[in-house]
Amino acid sequence: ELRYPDRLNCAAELLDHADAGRPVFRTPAGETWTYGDLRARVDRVAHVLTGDLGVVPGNRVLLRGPTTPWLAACWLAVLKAGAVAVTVLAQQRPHELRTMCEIARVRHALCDIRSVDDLSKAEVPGLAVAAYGGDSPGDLLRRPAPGTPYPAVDTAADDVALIAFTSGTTGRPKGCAHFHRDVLAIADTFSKHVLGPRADDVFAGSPPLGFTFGLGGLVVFPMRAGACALLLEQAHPRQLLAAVAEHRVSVLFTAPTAYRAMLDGLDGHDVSSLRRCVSAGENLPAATWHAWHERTGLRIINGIGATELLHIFVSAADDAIRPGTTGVPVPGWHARVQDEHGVPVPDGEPGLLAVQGPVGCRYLADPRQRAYVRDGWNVTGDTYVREPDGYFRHVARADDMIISAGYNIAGPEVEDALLRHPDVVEAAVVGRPDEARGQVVVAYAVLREGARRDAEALRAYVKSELAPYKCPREIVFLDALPRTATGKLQRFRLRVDGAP
Ligand code: 3SK
Repeated sequence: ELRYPDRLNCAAELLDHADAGRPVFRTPAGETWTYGDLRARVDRVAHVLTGDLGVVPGNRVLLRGPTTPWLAACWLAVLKAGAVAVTVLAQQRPHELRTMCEIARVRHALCDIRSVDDLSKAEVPGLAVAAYGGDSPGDLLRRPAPGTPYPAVDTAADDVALIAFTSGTTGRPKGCAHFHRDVLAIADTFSKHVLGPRADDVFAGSPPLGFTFGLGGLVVFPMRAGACALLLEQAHPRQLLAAVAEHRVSVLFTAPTAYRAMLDGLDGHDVSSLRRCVSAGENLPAATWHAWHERTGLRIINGIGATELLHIFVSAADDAIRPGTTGVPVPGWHARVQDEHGVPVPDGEPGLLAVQGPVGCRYLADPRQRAYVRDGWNVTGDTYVREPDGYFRHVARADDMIISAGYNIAGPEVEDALLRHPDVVEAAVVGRPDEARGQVVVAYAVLREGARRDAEALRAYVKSELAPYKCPREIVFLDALPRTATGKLQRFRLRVDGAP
């Protein structure tokens, strides 16, 4: 069992772990930050937060920007100052940002100078925004630093450190609150016991820091090990391959789609520095595992994680890997497969994956909490089989989520965006199986009479409302959507044959 002191500031723990001269972050442009540089910059941001912006412990601070050392420094500074980091994705649009700020009661934001416009468009009432990362006079973090160290606020281990958002199936995002001890717990379970990082490792990967998969893999895990991370603003498969070769990356975090895409571009790239490859975000097909192993000699560490539980809770490494399965409960975690009444089902039979461990789901004031946490078990919404040898095999998502290239997309959220267009009277959004991305988003729309069936214009509209990865690949126009006699939408009929 993990034990942490009652008073714990996880940012101070992560920052004070390694010698000042050791590298902590690198960028593709050749910039290197040492642990000493990071400490000084975190203290500077913390002074700006509490001095200029008037942030006090417990305030929620929105963080928005591409994956850069400054974004990581801002995240650490918010936590060191006892405030709560509200992490969002750089792609999220004004409408989404406004909803998240409302749910998390955000009044302050630290935003990359390049993303400030979108945040202004969100028109969040009373939001004070400080920009970082640019040369503009508005960039607060460029002001002369007080130069004095910032003492970490004496937070409790179970004070909230961060709020991470996950898309709900009903379309309204859910904010998940996590404690200071939770941040260390993900490093002291999955990272310590499955990944096994070393101080000389160089981490890199594609998930953004606004996704807890990326926050763990690119900030928390390397720092807990005194290691270094290469932070990539652009991390498409080709850029990942080039970065691995050029910066001698040894630990890679990305999604199955990217491993498949990297196989196509592998020739001519030196990936001999890699010693650990982690895959999560969607199910890793056995074929992808074998193809990667054949070409690189590396055994991908598959895993299942959730924003609700912060990081990975079922996984396996090295000789314990059984390709085609996710693995076994990570040390510190328990997992089982149960029916909808919470009764465990026999091995070999499908049911709902339920887990218990050091991190639990805490939705911010959301009635969906009761569906996720049942009798002390976190029911993740995935259908799994526990094999007789104790390995957990993924079957499907149990709900209406669409998982495309590692992104979780709630169909109803995309439907809501379509319905905001004046020509759309009805909409249904489903996932269609796709070899490269797992699933792609397909929308069915009924337009008002006389409206032009212009799919491209409608797609452009959705893109202006939602993050681009949620935009339907295809929009099919119908005269009516399939419904039950009581008027309920029958999405399954659209999934099966694409037509009512
Ligand atoms: O949502 C996920 O799939 C996930 C995977 C790994 C770590 C964290 C998360 C949220």
